[in-house]
Amino acid sequence: MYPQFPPGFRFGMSTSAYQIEGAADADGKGPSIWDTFTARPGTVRHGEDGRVAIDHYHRYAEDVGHIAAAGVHDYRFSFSWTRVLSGSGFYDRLVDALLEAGVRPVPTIYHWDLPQELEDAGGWMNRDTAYRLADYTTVLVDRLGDRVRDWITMNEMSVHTLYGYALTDHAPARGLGLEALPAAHHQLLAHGLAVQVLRAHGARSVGVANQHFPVSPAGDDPADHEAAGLFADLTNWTFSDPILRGAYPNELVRAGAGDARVDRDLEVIGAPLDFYGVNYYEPTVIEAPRAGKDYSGVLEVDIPDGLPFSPVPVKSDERTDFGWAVVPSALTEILTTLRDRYPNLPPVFITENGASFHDSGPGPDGRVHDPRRIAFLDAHLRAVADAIDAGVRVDGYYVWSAIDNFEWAAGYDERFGLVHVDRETLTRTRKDSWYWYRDLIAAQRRS
Ligand code: GBH
Repeated sequence: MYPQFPPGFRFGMSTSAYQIEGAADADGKGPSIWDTFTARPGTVRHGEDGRVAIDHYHRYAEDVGHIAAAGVHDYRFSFSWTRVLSGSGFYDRLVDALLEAGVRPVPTIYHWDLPQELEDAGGWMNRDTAYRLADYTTVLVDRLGDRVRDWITMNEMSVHTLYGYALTDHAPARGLGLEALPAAHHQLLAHGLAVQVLRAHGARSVGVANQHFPVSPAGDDPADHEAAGLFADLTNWTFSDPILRGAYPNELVRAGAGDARVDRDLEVIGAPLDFYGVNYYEPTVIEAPRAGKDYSGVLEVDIPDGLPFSPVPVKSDERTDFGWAVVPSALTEILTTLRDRYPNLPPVFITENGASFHDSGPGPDGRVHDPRRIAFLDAHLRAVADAIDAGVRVDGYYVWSAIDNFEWAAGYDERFGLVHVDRETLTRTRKDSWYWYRDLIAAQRRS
């Protein structure tokens, strides 16, 4: 009845620092680009921000309890760079609580909350930021490396580049269009440098978390195929080819990276990994722009006119409350595509997968009923099992998210959690999907 996975398969849950911690100024923590961005009117739905978020900073012990009681093996969270620089003991407390509860910490070094100070010096458009990330990685591994053995360097460099540097929907809202490509290159370099630091300090396993999704042409027209290919390069392969095959997918991207040292950098970026993290949400359909057709409103973000590709709506009977198409088979497809594209693909972890539904708080029975999230997770886990049957090595699956949180520019309306958070009281309630996930994990044959 529950999908079954090979012995040793690891189940987990994911979060990120800015989305849950709050305590924006505690320990003398300095501002990140998300503090700056959210303080600007009109950037986030209802003017919300992460100053308090779900107050995980103060309630981490309760939250670790919800995570551990589900029986997960791994918990993926991220570090707030400015909190680490302030010398805070928060991550020692969090890591100790996880280990005590029998959950393996699998932290992400960078999940989009760049110190504002570094943004003022050019942010990811400045090559120096990559070296600063390496220094910060040294601080982390010196402090936590005795207890944290498994590391994820960067989260979704593609989304950070696209939304934060090419467009203006996320911090730091630079709006550079295709001129944003150096921000991609410098994040990739940061990944490679962080891997070197982690290896030098004896990390057990090192990976990265990249967003991936299939891109299909809207029709048979060769122009649609070409448009879809370029879109796939810019959103998927630009961020994985350098890591998994030591090269950029095409000359446009390579030239756009804009650095004379690109060949030497690619050697650093292409160092072998122990695992490859895939974040999957929904597929994309692309056509060559048709003159006079209005494409606004297809994506939650508007992309500028004049580009050689246009996203069209994904056909699907089902959508999440965020409006995203529910297409589990696309997860199987992207996994087999990655396997076929990269002969050296390391074992894959699904480092994020999940759905936002606008769950209301506990009813008279005290429960939060979220049957659509259960159906979503069940279908996507079966899609992972299908990929394993097709010969892809997938070693784990983490739900986004452990707990309702701040969904970036969409604020708190979008709820991805297995645990519900009341926006007034911040009271936590396990949703039906939390119980379902616990039972699924318990129902696995372990040998
Ligand atoms: C991830 O980003 C992030 O790592 C995480 O922090 C975040 O909370 C989580 O996923 C949920 O969003 O065509 O308009 O429907 C995911 C990036 C980019 C994935 C937009 C889905 C759909 C855009 N997302 N995409 S649209």
